[in-house]
Amino acid sequence: MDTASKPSVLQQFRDAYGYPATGAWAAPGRVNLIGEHTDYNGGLCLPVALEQRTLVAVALRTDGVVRVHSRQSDKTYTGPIGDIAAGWAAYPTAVLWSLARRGLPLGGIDLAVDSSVPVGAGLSSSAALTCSVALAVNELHDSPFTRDELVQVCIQAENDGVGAPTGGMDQTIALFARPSTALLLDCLDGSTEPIPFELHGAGYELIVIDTRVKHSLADGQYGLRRSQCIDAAAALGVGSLREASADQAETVRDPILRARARHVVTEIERTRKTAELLRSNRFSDVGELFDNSHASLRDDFEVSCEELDVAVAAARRGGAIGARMTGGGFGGSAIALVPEGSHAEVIASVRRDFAARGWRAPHFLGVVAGGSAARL
Ligand code: GAF
Repeated sequence: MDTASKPSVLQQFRDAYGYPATGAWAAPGRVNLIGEHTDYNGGLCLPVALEQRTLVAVALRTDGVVRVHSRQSDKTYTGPIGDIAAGWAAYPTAVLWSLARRGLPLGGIDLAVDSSVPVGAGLSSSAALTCSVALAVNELHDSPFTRDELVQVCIQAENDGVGAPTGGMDQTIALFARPSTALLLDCLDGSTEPIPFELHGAGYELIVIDTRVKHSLADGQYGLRRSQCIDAAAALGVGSLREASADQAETVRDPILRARARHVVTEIERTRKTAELLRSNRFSDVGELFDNSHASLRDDFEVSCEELDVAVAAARRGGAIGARMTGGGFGGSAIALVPEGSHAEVIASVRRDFAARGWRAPHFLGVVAGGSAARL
């Protein structure tokens, strides 16, 4: 259930600061249907926005002070404009820093943040936060930046401000999503194509299984995969792995780099095929591509973990027609494509397998493809 709402974030602002906000904005979390670890290789990915979103209530100040109140932590960060905070307030303050670097004259700001996007679940809570703040601040300054530019602002905030070396998928879907639609994102030229994603009519449901095992993109593994992909591309003499064929990938001498390259080139192809299937409403054939994507992320890219593998296997045994980890990996969430009406069996199967291992019970979300960041 979405507990974060416009009235509640406006009230939160008033309670925290003693005066009313100028307005409230929201940006969604996302699940990536397929195309994992392809965005920073100039590849294809296919995310959808979630209904779960991050809300910010905002008012501008003129005294150079930034305050950020978080409902989830019930804490307020206070600092001078231009500083990047440590901890949870790093994301919004890094957005302000990135906007200021592009010449936006910022005199100070009060922010209240509330979110229904699970944190650390691989559902892009960080892009939901950066994009909601970026859009709000931009609109309060009469929108000098386009949404494409705001994507770059948020990528810079995460990469250079926070030190999380993400690609651009999460920021793009947060700012360009459309309801009932997946976005085929071509990271070579940044172009996007809306792909119909009408699960209900097609007789399927998509479930997110949040393993509740936390990962951090800044912990080194994500960055290591990025640099291995650059090395693999260099070994092949191409600018990015997007330019390599499946046969070429097999010629990389180093076995680890070869496996990384194999994942990327085959994943791009699976993403292309999934988009094709969705365009013609052939959901039943998507399951196999999900399964192959998971195997590739587990065996060749080595970003899965035991909890994700168990979740995927249990979902399949419970009746899902395909399942895979989604997002950066090392914990976080898996998705399962399930015939309509059979999610209870799939959920029971996953719960059973987690309980049998003595693991904390996972959380489950039903996916409804939502819209992009907006003023409420
Ligand atoms: C994380 C990153 F933020 C994305 O840019 C993307 O690379 C993803 O991991 C893996 O597909 O969500």
